[in-house]
Amino acid sequence: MAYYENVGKVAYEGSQSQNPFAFKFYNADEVVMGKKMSEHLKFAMAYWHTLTAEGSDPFGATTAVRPWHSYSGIDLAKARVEAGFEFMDKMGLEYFCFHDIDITPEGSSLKEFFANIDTIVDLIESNMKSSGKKLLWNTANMFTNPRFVHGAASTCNADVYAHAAAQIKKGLEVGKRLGGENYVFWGGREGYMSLLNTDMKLEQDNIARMFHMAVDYAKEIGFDAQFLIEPKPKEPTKHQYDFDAATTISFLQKYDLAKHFKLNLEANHATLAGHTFEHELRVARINGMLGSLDANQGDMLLGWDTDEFPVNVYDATLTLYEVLQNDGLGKGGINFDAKVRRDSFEADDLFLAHIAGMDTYAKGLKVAAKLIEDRAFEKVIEERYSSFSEGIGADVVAGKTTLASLAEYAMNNETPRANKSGRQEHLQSILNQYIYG
Ligand code: XUL
Ligand code: CO
Repeated sequence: MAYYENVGKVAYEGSQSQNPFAFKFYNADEVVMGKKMSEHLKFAMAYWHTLTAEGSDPFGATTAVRPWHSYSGIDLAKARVEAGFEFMDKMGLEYFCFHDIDITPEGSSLKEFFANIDTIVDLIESNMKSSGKKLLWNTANMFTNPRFVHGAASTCNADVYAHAAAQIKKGLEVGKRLGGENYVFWGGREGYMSLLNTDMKLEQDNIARMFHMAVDYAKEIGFDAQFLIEPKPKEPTKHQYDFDAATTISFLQKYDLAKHFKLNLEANHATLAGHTFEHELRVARINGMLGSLDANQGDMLLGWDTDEFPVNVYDATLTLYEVLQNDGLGKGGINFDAKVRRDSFEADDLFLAHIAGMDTYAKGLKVAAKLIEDRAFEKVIEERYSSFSEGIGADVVAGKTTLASLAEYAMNNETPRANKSGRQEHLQSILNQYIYG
């Protein structure tokens, strides 16, 4: 049965197309810098936003009109699987991602939850076989259920800690079974609200212990997915331990975990941390930790995680610039951790939103590729730092200097070379030329 009767396969029709259900820039087979767009942009459907969540917010109930509404319980879970695969097929999305609780009801015990997971994973597996769709990543939701009120790996309650471990163990088994390319940890409630009741050191040590156990178990069962941590600075807790890329990398280094993990960076989380997305990508990239992306955008006028579909070409260009400079994302991809607005409640909106997001990233990719091919900024940066390629600068970089030798150089160099303008505005106008030209 077809769930989305109004929409057929979405095809590329070019930038002049007036067909709302066509791609204007995303042309899967078009080659950019030697690779097909579909290989650069391993887009993934987020199960939770596209199939599970239906538009509720703290002030109002769900609004979404969905073709699976006549079902309930495990039948609803099954209908969502079928609808999800139809959606991916029609959209040309090759990947998907999910939390354990997105795919199935939790039931009344861990045993029942895991049995439900097995039933739905059977169905997902057979759909993957017949469609060729792939799992970008899965994860365990350890933040929605009230048992995680004090956190999961950072909880003060050892029984809850054990429950979280059980969910991660199951998640790794499911990931292995479905050939997941990555496995994500987002520390939903791994943070705190007040220091007055918090043992910060024990909480962080326990999170690291949980990660080490996960690394060991993945090895034991032969699951070779890339492990990813998704930083976020606030929401739901006031202080999240995985605040941003830099904080998370330091954490991983401190606990001897860096070689087992990379980062899954999310645009809206960067905004909440007071960073641009490209800043977060650059920090990860120069540390060899850029793993995967959650593509979305926030609203600069709202201070929370709005998870909007990315439509800003300027931001997408700078994002893809980092991805291309990183030589791609390896096992990682681009998950649309993005939801349609509450008032975009028709099922067709799911298609229109993904088209907008995919087109935005495709346009960003093409502009970024041109910037890199022309070395538009690299030339400027090389020239800007050229004093470190020769003479005293080259000695600094080679580690040949001391404070004393530099002081002697400075004393004997009464007319230091003059600083040059950073030319920021000019570079910004060059970026505009590439985007709009
Ligand atoms: C929450 C968020 C999550 C993670 C996966 O802000 O981004 O959906 O992507 O748990
Ligand atoms: Co996310």
